[in-house]
Amino acid sequence: SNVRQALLDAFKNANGKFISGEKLAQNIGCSRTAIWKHIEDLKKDGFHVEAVRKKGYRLLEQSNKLSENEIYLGLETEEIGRSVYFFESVTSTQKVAKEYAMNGAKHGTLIVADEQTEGRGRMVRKWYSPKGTGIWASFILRPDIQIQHAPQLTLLSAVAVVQAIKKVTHITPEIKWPNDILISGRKVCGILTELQAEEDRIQSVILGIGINVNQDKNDFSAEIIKKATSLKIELGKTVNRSSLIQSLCYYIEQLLHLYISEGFTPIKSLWETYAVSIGKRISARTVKGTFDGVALGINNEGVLLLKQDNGDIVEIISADIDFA
Ligand code: BTX
Repeated sequence: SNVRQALLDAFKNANGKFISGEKLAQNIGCSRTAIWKHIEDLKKDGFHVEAVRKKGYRLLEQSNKLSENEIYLGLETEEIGRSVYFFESVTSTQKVAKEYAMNGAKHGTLIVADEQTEGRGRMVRKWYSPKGTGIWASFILRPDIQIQHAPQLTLLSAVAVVQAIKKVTHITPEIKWPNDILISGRKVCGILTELQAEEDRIQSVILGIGINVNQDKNDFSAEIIKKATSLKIELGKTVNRSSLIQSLCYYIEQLLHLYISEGFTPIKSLWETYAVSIGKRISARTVKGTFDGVALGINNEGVLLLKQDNGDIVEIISADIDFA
């Protein structure tokens, strides 16, 4: 509700200091009884609100539960994540986001789930999304760009994920073209960009981001642990998912502004600073077959340029990359 959000904003601005019930009521424009009632609700949702006679209320710390309020509190954006919908369990946040997009959800709308029962990767692959441990999120974006530039958004998102993880954990992950985020060579995050278009106009881009946050090694199957990792495994401690989502929203918004105002060039150079594949010998498995050679870089469309041993340069639009 509005009172609840105003209350969370007020606590956020108070920075852990006490605010009296009277002042809260005045600022928000409701009764002290209403304030009290909303604070009781916040407590039920896992917020630690301390009440002290003559001093008022203060918010002690963030809970570890994911919720719309948890994400909203501390969000530093204007658009991205401002409309947020949280679900305990969904089939896939991509599916939910598509429905919301079709019903007119605005740019920046964020769908987050604590668990996905049918999380999806590219093609028909599965994305393992167990309960309470990761960030399973889909953003509805409505950028005013041409369809053929949409792949650039995947690369932009990869940069946003790297920057958000770096900010929150001080670990700098690497990007493996086109959409894998790796730490020590293992996949910590996958990105799936899907388009809804009519003729040549983009209606919406559904940007799906899955980040392994608090899984332990034995939370992964023997098959997946060979190539996957989580932030907790790498860092040795639990990471607050809400903070990471907020940071992700922040960087997506910043990078989108940069992209809209200056084009793909600055995004491309940021991407290249984090990319592992560039300059290395790789093997690219595509629908047209496997190409071996040296990854030269990406072009302005976000297409990977691969130099074969005979000197020919192949443009790779979509592939799975193995390092030779
Ligand atoms: P991808 O096709 O590049 O990667 C999928 C492959 O990654 C799988 O075949 C499997 O080998 C491996 N994998 C599966 N689950 C995990 C995991 N949790 N961690 C590491 N590796 C894994 C990547 O596709 C795109 C993934 C996007 C996921 C988000 S989550 C929110 C949104 N909703 C949804 O259904 N998908 C997106």
